[in-house]
Order: sequence, then structure tokens, then C-alpha cells
Amino acid sequence: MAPIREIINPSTEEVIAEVPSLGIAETDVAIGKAVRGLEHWRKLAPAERARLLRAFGAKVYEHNEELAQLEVKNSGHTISNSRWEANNVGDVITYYAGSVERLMGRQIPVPGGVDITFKEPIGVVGVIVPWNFPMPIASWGFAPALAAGCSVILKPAEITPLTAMRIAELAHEAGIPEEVFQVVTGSGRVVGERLVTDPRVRKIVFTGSTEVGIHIQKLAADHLKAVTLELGGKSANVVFADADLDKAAATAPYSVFDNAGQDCCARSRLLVQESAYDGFMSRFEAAVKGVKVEDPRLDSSEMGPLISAGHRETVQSFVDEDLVLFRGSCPTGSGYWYPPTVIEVKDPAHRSIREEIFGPVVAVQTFRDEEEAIAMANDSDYGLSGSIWTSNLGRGLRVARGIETGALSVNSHSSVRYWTPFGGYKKSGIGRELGPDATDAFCETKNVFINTEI
Ligand code: TAP
Repeated sequence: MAPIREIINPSTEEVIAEVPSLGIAETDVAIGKAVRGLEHWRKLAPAERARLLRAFGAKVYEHNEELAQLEVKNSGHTISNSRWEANNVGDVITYYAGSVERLMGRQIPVPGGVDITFKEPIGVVGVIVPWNFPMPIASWGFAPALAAGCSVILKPAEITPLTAMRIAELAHEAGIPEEVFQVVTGSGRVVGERLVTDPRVRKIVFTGSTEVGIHIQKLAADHLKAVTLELGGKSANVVFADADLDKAAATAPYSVFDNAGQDCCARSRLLVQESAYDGFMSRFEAAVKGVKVEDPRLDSSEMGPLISAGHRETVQSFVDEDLVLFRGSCPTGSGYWYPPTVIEVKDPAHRSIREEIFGPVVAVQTFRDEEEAIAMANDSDYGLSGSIWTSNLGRGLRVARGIETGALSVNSHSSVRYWTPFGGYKKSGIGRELGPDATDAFCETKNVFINTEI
């Protein structure tokens, strides 16, 4: 019998479930099953694979409320966010179901014959996901992989496995064979690392910290295994004086405090043009103090707790009290609560500017002009996301082109839309998820030449 791990509700600190912590032997069994699942799935007629994926998407939509409630309990996400996250899973599965019948090779004109390319599934895929968005991030990996004809083993974070387990059950209820889509629970060091090092797994999609991502890429290199890495971020929200300051300030809390700041796209650096500083900051302070940090089960809740006591300590370690400009409020008592916190930092070498905090803390800096704004935004090891607020669209585009980051928005804090590619520059990752081309990352291209002159 595998040892058991207790799953904790971060809002109440109560144990809500017990989940097996699998070992190497059980992971090997799962990989063996996935190899068999691959043989079945890759040969299925595309129309049938698409039908099964559509049925899976429909099941997820049907169980939206159940999945959302489960995520509130396991991850402390607000109920409104959790409903959106479960819906995103349904959308992503349905979107990639639509691509199954459009996975096409090409006929290339060549002398002496006919040349055809085929898109073939890369093989068994391991999808390793973090605890901060257990549902959507899993689907960004497993849905295009399944659409491409791969079998999938999903490894959720050890502390947030419940929605992944339920989603796999829904896949099986929809008719997708168990061997085609499995969830393995257990620690990253054991289960995750086995997926990375077993040569039968041909591709790893990893979302998590940059440190673990680098480790995984090194391990995968021994097998020349393909990896997609979605890693950390330290994104900038750049506010120019010509922006609509009311809108920029009203939405800035969402850009960094959503999901209690446990968001790889969090705009945890707020860069404000000097001439707009007073006007923007007074509005921003009112907005931050208005964020409703409360029981995530309530429809009115805008921010829940942090994921664990240990993580709360890490977040606190970044906050020098003498740098705090102002804070919002949060509940006291049970739960890993932390208030929305705004600090002002003059020293660009300060830890809070350089490292990912992954909590509801934003560091404010000022800039003089466009050139300095771009230089400051780029002064980071990371390059995942970011926002630019300006009423001058030419400037918005110039600055967007100047910032080395994968997903930028002008006059918006949107980072992730399943129709468009998402991923990072620099230490934020390798490869792209989502968008129309995501299935390509799960395909090999085979070229066949037929000699017509024989
Ligand atoms: P990590 O500690 O890196 O863990 C991520 C996943 O990897 C977990 O499932 C973990 O399992 C597993 N893992 C840990 N060590 C492993 C190993 N040696 N081999 C294989 N798998 C291993 O990250 P986290 O703390 O869960 O998540 C936060 C980080 O994720 C942040 O840096 C955040 O920016 C990043 N993130 C990035 C994105 C995108 S899309 N770029 C999105 C969300 C989050 P255990 O849970 O069992 O340790």
C-alpha cells in the first residue's frame, strides 16, 4: 500500500482528503499502461478521437460547480475564479477536440516523385503541474496532447491533486480509456522525476518553478526528451501619465492580487511614470483597500488565503516593513491569510524586485520616460507577462515590442486566452502552450517520398 498524504484546506487548515503518495513501482505501472493506451489512441479514427474529446469537454462543463467547489476547498481559490477555471478546462478540451480532424501534413512539390508529410503523435506525454492553478494548467498540457493522439500521464502538485483526479474520472466516464489518460499522485521528486527519466515517456510538459524546470531539462537531456517549460515570472505593469488613470488604478489590484498573487503572470512590479505618481497612487490605494479578502466560498470574495503556512512565511520574508506604503485587510484566525501589500522600492537590486514572491505583494518603482520604462521592465531574469497602460496606441505597441516577454497586454491585464499562444522568454520558459499551434508540440513530422519514376 502506498503511503497516504493528507490534503489540507488552506482557508480552514482542516484535513479534507487523504490521497495515496505513489512510488516508483506504481509510476512504472502507469507508464506501461500509457504505452498500451498510446497504441489504441493513436490508431483511432480522428473523428472518433474528436468525438470522445468533445464528450469529455461536455462532462467538464456539466460538472463545473462540483469542480469549482472542490478547488475552493483544496486550493483556497475564490468560488468565482474556480468556476472560471473549471469552465476554462471545458473550453480548452473542446477547442483542441476541434483540431483533431485538422491535423494535416503537406504534399510538397519535389522532382522525381511525390512527397508527403504526416503529423504523428510524439508518444506518451507526462504533464507535471504546480499547485497554483491545478485545473487550467493541467488542461493546457493534456488537451492538445490527447488531440494529437498521445496518451497522457498527469502529475498534479502533491498538495492540490483533487480536481485533477476528478477530471480524469470525467474523461473515463466520457469514454476515454483509462490507459489513455491517467493521473498519478505523489511527490515531484519521486513520481515526477520518474516520468522525466523513463525513456518510454517521450515528452514532458512542466509548469512550475524555474529552479525545478532547469533540473528537469537537465534530466530530460539524457534521453533527448522534448520539454515544454512554463516557469516563473516577475512581470511589470507599466503605467504612463497619458493613461486612463481611473481604469489603470482600478484594475491594477487584480493584476497582482488575483489568486492571492500566486500567479506566474502576476504584475508584481508596478512601474509608474513620475509625473503621474500622485494621481495614480491615490487611486490605487483606494482600490487596494477595497479588495475583499474573505472566505473564498462567498460569491463576493475577491481573494482567498495563501496555499500553506510555509508559503506565507516565504512571502513575508520579502516584505521589509519599512518599505510598506499601504495594505489591504484580511481575516485573522484559521487559514493562511495575507493582506494585499504595496511596497515602494528604490533599490533595483532589492530581492523583492528581482525574485518571484508569488504572493499578494507589489513593489512600486518610478520611471521618467519610455526608454527608461522599457529598460526597467527588461531588467529581470524573467519574461513571462506584463501590461502597458497608455492612451497613445503607437507608444503601447512600441513599448510592447521593446519588452522581452511572452504575453503582453495594452490597457488590459489579460495574459491567457486559449485561442492565443502563451509562454515565456528568458528564465520564464521554453516553448508555447495554447493557441492554434499547440498540438504541433505533441507531434513528430514524418516525411515520405514516393518515387514515381521507377
Ligand atoms: P514546483 O515546486 O516547481 O513544482 C511544480 C511541479 O513539479 C509539482 O507537481 C511538483 O511536485 C513537481 N516537481 C517538483 N520537483 C520535481 C522533480 N525533481 N522532478 C519532477 N517534478 C518535480 O512549483 P510550485 O511551487 O508547485 O509552483 C509555483 C511555481 O510555478 C512558480 O514559480 C510559478 O511562477 C510557476 N508557474 C508558472 C506558470 C507558467 S504557465 N509559466 C504557471 C503557474 C505557475 P510536488 O508538488 O509533489 O513537489
